[in-house]
Amino acid sequence: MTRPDYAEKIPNNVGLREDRRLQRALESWQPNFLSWWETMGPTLPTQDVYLRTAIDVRGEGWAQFGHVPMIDYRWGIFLADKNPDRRVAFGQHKGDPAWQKVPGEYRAELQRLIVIQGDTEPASVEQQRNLGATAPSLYDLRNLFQVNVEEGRHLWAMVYLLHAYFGREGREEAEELLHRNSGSADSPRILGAFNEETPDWLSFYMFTYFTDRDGKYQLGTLKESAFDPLSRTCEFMLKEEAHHMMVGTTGVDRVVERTAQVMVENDTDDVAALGVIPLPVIQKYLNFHYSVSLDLFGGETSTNVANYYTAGLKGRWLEERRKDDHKLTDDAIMVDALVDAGDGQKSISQVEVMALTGLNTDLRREYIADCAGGVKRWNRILEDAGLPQRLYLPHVAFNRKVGAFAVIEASPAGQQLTAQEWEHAKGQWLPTDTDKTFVRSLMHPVYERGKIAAWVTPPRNGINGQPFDYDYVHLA
Ligand code: BYC
Repeated sequence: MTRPDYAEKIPNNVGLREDRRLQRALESWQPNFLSWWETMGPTLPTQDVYLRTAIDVRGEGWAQFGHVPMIDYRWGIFLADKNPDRRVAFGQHKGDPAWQKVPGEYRAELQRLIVIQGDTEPASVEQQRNLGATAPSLYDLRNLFQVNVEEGRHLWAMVYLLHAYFGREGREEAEELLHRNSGSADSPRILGAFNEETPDWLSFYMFTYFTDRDGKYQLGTLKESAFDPLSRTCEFMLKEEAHHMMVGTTGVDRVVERTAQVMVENDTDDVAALGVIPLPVIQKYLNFHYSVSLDLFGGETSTNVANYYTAGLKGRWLEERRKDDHKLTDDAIMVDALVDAGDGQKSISQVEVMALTGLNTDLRREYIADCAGGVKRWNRILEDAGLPQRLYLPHVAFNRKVGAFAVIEASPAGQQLTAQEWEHAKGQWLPTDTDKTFVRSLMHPVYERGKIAAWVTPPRNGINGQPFDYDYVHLA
């Protein structure tokens, strides 16, 4: 069974029709989801949007494009094909057949991982709900809504697992996923970055570049899970995730490109008055989104992650390509740490720890290397424009709230600072209220076909072979 069945109330390729109890449970969650979407989802009224819908989980032909009223989007449950011979690739159960059911001893940990993953999906929709009001073009507006409906689908993916495999507790957790809200004082979302605002489109592009990329890496590790339904769900989610990161990568490209054009045309760095975003402000947004996304990987050392790995619940990025014993019980790794500098002071350095407890660091390193690719691309745009300025990734100790560096302050260059020095200087490195107000002042909606806001260049390509001036969204 691979093709989603769209005749069903909940489109799916998991044979929901054969499991009446589960079907009824999910059908009773469905109206709650729709009511959450109506109250916490996109605020801009639209008639329909040019969206892609998954019609197959295989190969290239899985996406179908068409104008759809958003509330009629066919959110459903799609798992990648089952490999009946799949075996556990790592940890103490390495070599055993992958699990089709949840082993009792790992129930709590697996549920926790699924809940944390599930919590981020609706959170991002909530964070982005007002962006439609200031979209720089119909093309961008369509991409925003595509990202939003797919995050909604990713919530469905986790809710399916909770309902199908975790009984009453799972159903209760599924309800909670709709009750916590991003930024709420009483019941916030679980992870820090998902309680931050996404108030403007520069933030949106940075979020889809840096924070969605954490999603890519976390989903990549859950795709390795011995729990086969989780693995297959994540495999398909990763396909959708690629588009979200394209939105981020090309979004930042287009902002940098426009700023570079105006700098060259006017032979000045001081471009704020010319209606584009100055490079130092772009750098501050980058610093913020990168550092809060580094926090999403947890502590540099973690017994949670060691237990997840040993149990087979969460693997490494590209586990099967690693050339080691996939158990790691005798291995060590260097991790970033604060070490005693001898004079009662702590300094930023590295220490050797057991490889298992350092797995958050291992994953974060893969992520950082990937992030560097974006910076390289944006710097090539500056270079091609003949400009000497460059963007950079700040040091791992900069602006951290989780892990070894949460207790200190550091500059983007990695120099340790006193609290007073940090307070004094942080406005040079993180967006200030003035920066945010300035960026927001540029955010005027452009809803005319083929037109674009002045602070960003049009994309090189449209969606699904359509031109930039296509009618991607019909407003209400
Ligand atoms: N904020 O042992 P530690 C995505 C907690 S994004 C607040 O080092 P661990 C998406 C932690 O829970 C991907 N709290 O952590 C992107 C622990 O609490 P307890 C989302 C945090 O467990 C864009 C304590 O601090 N998926 O898909 O090794 C749009 C000690 O931490 C934070 C996942 O994250 C934080 N940032 O690793 C839409 C995968 N970090 O146990 C979607 C599932 C840590 O002391 N989650 N804490 O109460 C996991 O794999 C892990 O739980 C984490 C943390 C990587 C998050």
